[in-house]
Amino acid sequence: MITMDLKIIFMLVACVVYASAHQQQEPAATVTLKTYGFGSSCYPKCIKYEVYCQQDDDDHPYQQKANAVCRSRFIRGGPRGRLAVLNNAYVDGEIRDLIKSNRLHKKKCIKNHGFFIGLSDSGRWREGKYDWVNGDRIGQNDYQNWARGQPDNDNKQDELGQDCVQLWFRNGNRGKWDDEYCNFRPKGFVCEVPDNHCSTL
Ligand SMILES: [Ca+2]
Ligand SMILES: [Ca+2]
Repeated sequence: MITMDLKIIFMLVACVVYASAHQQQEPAATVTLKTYGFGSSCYPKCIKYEVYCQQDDDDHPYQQKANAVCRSRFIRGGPRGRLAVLNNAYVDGEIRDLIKSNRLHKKKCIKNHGFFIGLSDSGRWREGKYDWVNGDRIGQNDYQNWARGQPDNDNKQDELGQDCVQLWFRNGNRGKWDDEYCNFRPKGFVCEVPDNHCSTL
């Protein structure tokens, strides 16, 4: 009987440890930004941006799992979240400032030097042609903020090259963009969660 009780206790402890290790990741910092003049509406649009620290090693495939966390986020019946679309200097700068002011670019948050955002050149015939996760394609005159020498589609770790994009905090790059492997290293990531009602500011 005692042996059976010990077995049950051991199983319960193991379950609690497993559950706590796989519980929903919470954002390390957030900011809600109000913008005007996007689309056809004159009304302000609010988006809550959430920065997450580095994923677990077993969160494969890393960029897709990051987007899945973003899609699990929403505000009061609004649309689902997604990896962040940082397609203008204002929002891109605010998110870099959020990361730096909270010191999230340090090892206590990320060891692998970067945060996935919602930009990629994955897909057939799309190499070098970057699309935001909202479907917008980057044209020659659109906002871009690549680190020096990037994107380089490095293929030393994956013959398919680098098709996802991170805010890069390495080699003196303070959050400029770098193309990164989609599933080689766990990363931090940035979500955006639209707030249709815009009542949080
Ligand atoms: Ca690429
Ligand atoms: Ca690169």
